[in-house]
Amino acid sequence: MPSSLVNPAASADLPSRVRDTALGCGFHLAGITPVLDAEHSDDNDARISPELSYFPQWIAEGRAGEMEYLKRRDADGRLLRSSVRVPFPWARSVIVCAVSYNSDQPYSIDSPAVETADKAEQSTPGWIARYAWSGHRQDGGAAAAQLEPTDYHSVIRDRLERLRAELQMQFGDFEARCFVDTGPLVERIYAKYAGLGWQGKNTCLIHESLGSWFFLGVILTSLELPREQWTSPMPDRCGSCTRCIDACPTDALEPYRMEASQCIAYLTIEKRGAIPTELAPKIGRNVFGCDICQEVCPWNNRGNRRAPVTDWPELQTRSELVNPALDWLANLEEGGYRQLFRHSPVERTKYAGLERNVEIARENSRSKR
Ligand code: B12
Ligand code: SF4
Ligand code: SF4
Repeated sequence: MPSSLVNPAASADLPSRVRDTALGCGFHLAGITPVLDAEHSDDNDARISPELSYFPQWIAEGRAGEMEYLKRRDADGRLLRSSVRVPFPWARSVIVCAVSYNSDQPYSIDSPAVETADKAEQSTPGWIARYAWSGHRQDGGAAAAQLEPTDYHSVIRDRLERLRAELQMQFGDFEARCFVDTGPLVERIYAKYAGLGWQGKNTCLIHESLGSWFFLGVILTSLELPREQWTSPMPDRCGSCTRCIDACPTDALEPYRMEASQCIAYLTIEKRGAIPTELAPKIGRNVFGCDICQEVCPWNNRGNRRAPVTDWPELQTRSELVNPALDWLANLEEGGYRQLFRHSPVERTKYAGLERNVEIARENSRSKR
């Protein structure tokens, strides 16, 4: 065995130790699974995930739109995200952590309706997806003071690094790389096999008490996870429900599968240039991302009981981003945009992208009126 591979034989119940350490670092859910393979090959005894074989098919069908980073291949033409072993031959297991970003603010589907009076145009609200509201409450700051924008990528990566350091103290030196979004793997499949939840028909990972308002982050490691310590995936609890599919304004969903090039999150965040004219009217007042297929999900919204709110100080809600007036956003100059969104997820769409989205949202609310 290469020296970088660690066999934690000394550690019966590696999953519990990893989970306890991750919860101690503040994560709300955590687990570990061996590296997954789509199918058995002669030289491996890997854990098999049928979902992994859907990924190349999904790419081949053009569902990724212009998201070129999902289509990257190695020199032999293999999709990087379809097997972690291609870029990281030392990888043996993946630790998956989740952190809630939920807020007690209303859902987009509850946001004030477009008013009929002309004067209401001034304050017609737009919608920014709740994952992008995050800000950091400074110690000792007044509760009402504006929060500093934060980006979940760096917030979670910092905690993952802390977790990695703590695990290396417990298990000795092992290879490890932390990723949030950018790793060569489909995080939700790994989360499923690490026991964090099931992948719902809206394609989100869902946990029975946290709902789906959480981020994922992963640590790729050289820790060997003995077969008897593999966690069983959580059973699918969508049942006969189809609320997410019925509610999607652009028909981007079929059960467990998305046509991402039609999803409002893709159109408003990832897509550069013009948005196809047949899709623009369906975007409604979403100016960055879309939460609809999660808002209607009974696991986020059962009667009066909504999924719990995050306790991370770096993921608190910047109230100015909840239901922001479209006119206010439309009047932002580039400097104002930078000030408001620097170091936040909204930077990804750039000033031109937000301008485009706000213009579409205004047009949609005018035609609704
Ligand atoms: C690209 C991407 C997007 C794209 C595409 C989304 C998608 N469904 O693929 C867009 C821009 C649309 C997007 C939107 C959002 N995203 Co996003 N996104 C990603 C990213 C970077 C890669 C996902 C990916 O590889 N997709 C490829 C497809 C194939 O994977 P998949 O949907 O998981 O697909 C599986 C199933 O569809 C199934 N499958 C596929 N085909 C078939 C066929 C059959 C017959 C069956 C049964 C199954 C099946 O197997 C697939 C895997 O092969 C991940 C981070 C990461 N590195 O994984 C974050 C991630 C998935 N996103 C996240 C978030 C928060 C969002 C948004 C909520 C943001 C927003 N409010 O606007 C929305 C949610 C929309 C939704 N309903 O999923 C979180 C999800 C957390 C969670 N609880 O699930 C992640 C994990 C980021 C993170 N670090 O936390 N995202
Ligand atoms: S995020 Fe919005 S557009 Fe995308 S699948 Fe869900 S409801 Fe449809
Ligand atoms: S809305 Fe229903 S079908 Fe969709 S993910 Fe939630 S439980 Fe599953």
